[in-house]
Amino acid sequence: MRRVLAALALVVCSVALAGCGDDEPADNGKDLPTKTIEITFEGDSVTPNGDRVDVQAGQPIELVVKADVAGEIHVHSDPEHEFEYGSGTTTLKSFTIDKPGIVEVESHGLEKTIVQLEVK
Ligand SMILES: [Cu+2]
Repeated sequence: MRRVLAALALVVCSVALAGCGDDEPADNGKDLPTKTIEITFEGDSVTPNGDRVDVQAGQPIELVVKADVAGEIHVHSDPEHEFEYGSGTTTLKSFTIDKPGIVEVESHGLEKTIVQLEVK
């Protein structure tokens, strides 16, 4: 008798789960829009210059670099990201940061902080 009840409970559960599944919202974590940050290097200056930029944990971040000379950008996340860009406009490979906190994006060549990503 116990066995039959258990089997019956299992069937009821599966039906209930299937019913629920239809109404469940999609996983929003995977559908974050890409955050594009434009960076301009000109001589010894860079724009933006230390601004805070809000991003969501897991949100794709894309850097679009306009530069008069080639150089390198560091993203001080864990793990770090390093990007090389040429002169002209370069769209860097997008990346994500999974842990909340402040992540500095720097030009070591200019010794300047470009943006501080505020990851939420
Ligand atoms: Cu660095």
